[in-house]
Amino acid sequence: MADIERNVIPVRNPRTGAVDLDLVVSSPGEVASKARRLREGQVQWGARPIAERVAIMQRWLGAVAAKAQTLAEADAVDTGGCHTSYLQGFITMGNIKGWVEDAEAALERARYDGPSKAMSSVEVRSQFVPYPLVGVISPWNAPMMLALLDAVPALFAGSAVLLKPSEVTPRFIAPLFETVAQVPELAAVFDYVMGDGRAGQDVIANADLVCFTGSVPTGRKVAVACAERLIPCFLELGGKDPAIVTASADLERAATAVLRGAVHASGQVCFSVERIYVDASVHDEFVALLLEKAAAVRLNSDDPRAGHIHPFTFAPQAAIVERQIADAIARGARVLSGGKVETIGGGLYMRPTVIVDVTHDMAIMRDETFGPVLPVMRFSDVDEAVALANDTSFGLTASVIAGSEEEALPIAARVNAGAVFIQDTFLTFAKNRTIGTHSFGWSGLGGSRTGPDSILRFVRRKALMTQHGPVADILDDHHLGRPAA
Ligand code: TXE
Repeated sequence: MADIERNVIPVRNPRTGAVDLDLVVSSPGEVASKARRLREGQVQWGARPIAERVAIMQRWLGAVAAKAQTLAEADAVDTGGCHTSYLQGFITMGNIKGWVEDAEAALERARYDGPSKAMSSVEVRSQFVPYPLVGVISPWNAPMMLALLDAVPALFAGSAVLLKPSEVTPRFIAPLFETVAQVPELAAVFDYVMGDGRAGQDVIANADLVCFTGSVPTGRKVAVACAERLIPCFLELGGKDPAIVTASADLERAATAVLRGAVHASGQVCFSVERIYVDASVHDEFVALLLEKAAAVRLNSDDPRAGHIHPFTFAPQAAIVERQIADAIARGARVLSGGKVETIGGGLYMRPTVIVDVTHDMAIMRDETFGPVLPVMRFSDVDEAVALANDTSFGLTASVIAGSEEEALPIAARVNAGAVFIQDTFLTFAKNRTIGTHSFGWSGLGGSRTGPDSILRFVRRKALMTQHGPVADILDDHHLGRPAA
């Protein structure tokens, strides 16, 4: 908990369990002062031609590349991560590089300059005006990637960005902003503040638009605060993603894909596989394969780089997962592997946890788990599989693994999710720069954060309209709408 007197939040190390960092909380005054500075810088930044902003962001890309290893190591301390963290620098560079390639064309595609389609004497010109200050509030999972997924396109669009990372995972901020400091034009429009929910609310109070990634309950609070100020907000919330495995599926392939989709980063990913529906005729064979593969998954407790999965990043998440497992057992489920939080060297770990005989009245099949848990349920036919998959308040992503793409596609078309992966799981990165998708249910609100057009969230589009013909005269209006004489 925050120590309000000293304005400090203790930060726990997920691998040791020890508090090894005191996070100094930004005061409301500091948040307002940074917001003012960024707004001043944004006037010139927003006025630059897009090509100039792209060139400046390209210089930043070089600074990030030079520091990729340091950034990854900071992310690894933040999350207790292993290989997942060593990807962070590369994912960050891929995000910036993608916008270097896409930003100008995406804005150009949205532009219309030409005659009005309704009145040929009127000429229309587009003018894009960036929202001056975008507030970004990000979560503790994939902390650097999710802090930048919205901040980067906002900067390309011409906005300034004030970032508030999660108080659980703040260590990546210092090295990241060392790279920003190397590009003075960028440092004038990109800054951060530290703290918990209160600092998050201070960011909302100073911003013109907010991008939030986090839990549903907090997402609601953010949306209310934005509504009170009548500013746009874009929410990326939790998920309860289903995977459907049909009788004709290659079960070896399905078990491999489902296991990775469920336990990568110890399941602490919003688009993790959290529910698995298998045709009753192959259920036992599939579960046996899943157990065999799960047994080979190693914890990274001895060496961050040696294991496959890491400790819970956020200690309370371990208790949430344990509560859901206990509830499932109490309601008749059977745990066939894992299922217990193991404290090793101070870190809280859980091995891949395969659970069978689950039903939809269990929390583990309804609430977001966010852990390395694989609850498996039978279905008797495809209609039942689709009904089970859609029996949820969420709708982020989903997976369908069948005997063929032809068999999977019509099933996928019926599942309510922003992206459905076919013959695999966990393909979100394949869509990030390709197509904008929208969540269903509680998983999100506002325009998509993926695809080249997602940059348009950060600009107001104005129309400059010239009347080249005679102006209309009120004295002639009486004929309007009357049939010609
Ligand atoms: O909590 P919170 P967490 C989901 C994931 C998980 C959750 C993790 O499924 O459920 O997010 O978020 C700040 N006003 N996704 O545990 O409370 C807080 O300081 C303003 C889905 O971090 O949601 C932190 O910076 N801000 C996603 C941030 O909100 C407030 C991808 C998130 O904290 C606040 C990743 C308040 N009242 C995780 N209270 C996706 N779908 O892409 C807290 N905060």
